[in-house]
Amino acid sequence: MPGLRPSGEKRMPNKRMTTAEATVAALIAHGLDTIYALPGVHNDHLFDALHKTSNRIRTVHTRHEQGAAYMALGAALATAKPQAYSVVPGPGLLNSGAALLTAYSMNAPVLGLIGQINDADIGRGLGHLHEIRDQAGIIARLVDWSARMHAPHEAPGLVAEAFRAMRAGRPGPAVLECAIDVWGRTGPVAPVAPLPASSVPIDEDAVTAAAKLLGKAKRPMIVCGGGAQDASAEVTKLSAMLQAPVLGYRRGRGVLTSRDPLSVTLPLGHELWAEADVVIGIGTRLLYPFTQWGLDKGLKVIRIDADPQEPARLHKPAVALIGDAAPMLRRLLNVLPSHNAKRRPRRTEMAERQAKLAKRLARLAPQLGFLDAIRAELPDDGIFVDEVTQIGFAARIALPVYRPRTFLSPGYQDNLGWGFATALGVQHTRPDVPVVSISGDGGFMYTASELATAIRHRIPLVSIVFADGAFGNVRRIQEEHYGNRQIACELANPDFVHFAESFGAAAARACGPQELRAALKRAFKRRDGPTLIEVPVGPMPSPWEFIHMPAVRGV
Ligand SMILES: Cc1ncc(C[n+]2csc(CCOP(=O)(O)OP(=O)(O)O)c2C)c(N)n1
Ligand SMILES: [Mg+2]
Repeated sequence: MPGLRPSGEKRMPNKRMTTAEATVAALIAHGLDTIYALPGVHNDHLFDALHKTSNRIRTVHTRHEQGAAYMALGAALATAKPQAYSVVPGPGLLNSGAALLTAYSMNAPVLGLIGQINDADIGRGLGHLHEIRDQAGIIARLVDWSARMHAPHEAPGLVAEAFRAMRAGRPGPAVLECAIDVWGRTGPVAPVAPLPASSVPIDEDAVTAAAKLLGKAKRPMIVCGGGAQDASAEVTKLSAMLQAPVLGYRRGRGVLTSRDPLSVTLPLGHELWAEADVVIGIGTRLLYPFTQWGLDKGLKVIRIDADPQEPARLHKPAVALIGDAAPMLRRLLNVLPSHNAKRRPRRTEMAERQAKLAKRLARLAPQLGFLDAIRAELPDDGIFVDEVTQIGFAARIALPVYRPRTFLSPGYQDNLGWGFATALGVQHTRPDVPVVSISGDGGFMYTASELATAIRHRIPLVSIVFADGAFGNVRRIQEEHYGNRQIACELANPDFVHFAESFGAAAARACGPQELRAALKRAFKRRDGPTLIEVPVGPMPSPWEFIHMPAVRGV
């Protein structure tokens, strides 16, 4: 029929628009409702376009570019949907760099809209404002997909490609650059509908091979990473069908609820790794097990991964299933029953082993007391945002987590200072649930200025700052391994309560777990702005014996 595209979709008339307007229209067409940003002259046309569409897309401005990028990262992690941020070129881009790197490492769909100098002068080294040598090259090292827009008509197609790239295969960030003069250039623009997700067909032979291997396993084990977060129902069924324990550490926590005794963290995972005969890794690099716990012929490995390159990176698995975890597991769950052996139920055994582990973990009593207080007040669907701090290290192995995407941990970057601003993005995009950010006094100060953002945008995040007056982790290592020669680890802190209050935030000081619990109860009721809770603490026992453990196979 004339006027219809092959898909049946109506042809939209070309409209005259600026590149900035076309870009914003395309973002909206892809379902984006927020952009986290810090403006500047290179992107003025973009911000004007955002102003004109502010009834459809909110612009949340931050006080530092890392805050904008971390907020987009938090929103992406909380929703599993692409999120965007925009900053000026050069220093703006570099200021957002740690967050972009973290988004890459966490496979998080974060779109960066980055400014550029005048199109004609790119690469000439003239010393324009914010010019940086080979910005596109720098970006290409940080993300898998990036492009520069040269004209308004290119914007819809490039935005559509960026969105597809962020979700294709192993998800991840993408970047669109646009020159200062190109943003404002006007021309005819035809909209482009969101591109269909590219999905690899399921390899049925591999699924059958995996089902046979798992089916005859005597002691199967499941290991989950961040790639399993959207396959919670399927992993739960697989675990029950196989009576297989499910290990989740940082990014795999909450896939199987901690209420199930088959849900384990690192220390029990380490024990079970030694006993397992078949392991299935789902959306995980298996880095700790492979590099620290060891491997031998008695352990067959099955991998499910969206990235075809990933499974064979460290050890070629017996079976590799390439695709998204949830549909792949659904297929496996269909095939498995006809191959599955009868196994004795493991609930009682696992509950006993969990109880034994709890006794060992009691060494971390100071950390566990605070975690118990947080868990008692944070509802099951409340979101805990982790940091590189003593309480965080303990949380990764001991905080019960009941739902997927409710324990957000920075993955292998483990970059100090990610937590507070990321949590702001989480709470901004999920105003319906309480979100708690934990930080040490070291980590919190990386983005403490974003308290102003929390006030300006009325974000009801609850932040707990554990203040020991030190980069405590560094100090303990110097004490224990460097003859107590302490250097660069003592911190001069503000009074965090006064500091937060000076921004207009609610604040409290909580000495000990009981006071923390009471402060949290009050804070979670406040929904119109941020609360900071300072918790003065002393040195804490080392968690490392529960995290870095010796080889148990192939030794
Ligand atoms: C970006 C980055 N810089 C440095 C480090 C190294 N590092 C790991 S823990 C730590 C100290 C953390 O101090 P604080 O936030 O106060 O937590 P505490 O250990 O005192 O609980 C440092 C500097 C890191 N992980 N990431
Ligand atoms: Mg500290």
